[in-house]
Amino acid sequence: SWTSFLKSIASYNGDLASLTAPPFILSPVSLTEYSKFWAESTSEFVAPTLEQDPEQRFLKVVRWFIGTLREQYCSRNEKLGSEKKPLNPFLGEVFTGYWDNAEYGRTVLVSEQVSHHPPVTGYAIWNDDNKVQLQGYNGIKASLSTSAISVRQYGHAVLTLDSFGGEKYLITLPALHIEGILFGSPYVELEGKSFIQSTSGYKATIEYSGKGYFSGKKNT
Ligand code: HC3
Repeated sequence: SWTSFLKSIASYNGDLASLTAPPFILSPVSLTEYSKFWAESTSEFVAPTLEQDPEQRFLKVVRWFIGTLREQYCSRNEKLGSEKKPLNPFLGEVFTGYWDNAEYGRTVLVSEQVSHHPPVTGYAIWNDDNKVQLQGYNGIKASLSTSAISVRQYGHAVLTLDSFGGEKYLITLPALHIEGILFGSPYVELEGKSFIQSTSGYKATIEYSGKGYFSGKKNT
């Protein structure tokens, strides 16, 4: 069935959600759930709010962001053996949740599918005790090459710290490619750059590199 899946890729129309993949590569998890990866670590999510110095605060934001990458992009590969195809949520589908933390209070998540074809998810995550909130949306545009699928993410996230006059951090999302398709065990690698720009004036550029043909290591 993997071979017929590879053949069906030939008629790919640009919308990954419309590709019918064989059952063993399908995940029961809806794309709306992926928003939770932004705040799996409450302590890192609220850490910037505890810093008085703007430069240190910015570094805490960068540290939190980098800390989210593993769950966002590698966790399925590590836990399930390969990247799976998530369920394409129906329009208006909502995923909600919260994390309770003895030290940092409650962090709340609301994630909603705002477009079905192409899939676009919007989300808000906030912790009122520490006056921090994250809002964003993301969609994907994909193209096929001989052995990989290249995915560009569009959308962005904005982190707001109310304790510091509503200081904001605009976060762009990295491009990725899905490798291992020919062998039936897809995994994600990040590529290119993403940026974090703060209203405090600081800016970070994060560069992603992966395993090349001759050298390099997955997701460095
Ligand atoms: C490309 C992707 C769906 C989108 C996933 C996103 C971009 C969603 C938002 C999250 O915050 C970050 C994220 C992480 C992984 C991205 C997924 C990786 C694979 C999946 C494709 C639709 C699956 C294609 C699998 C195949 C080739 C077997 O059909």
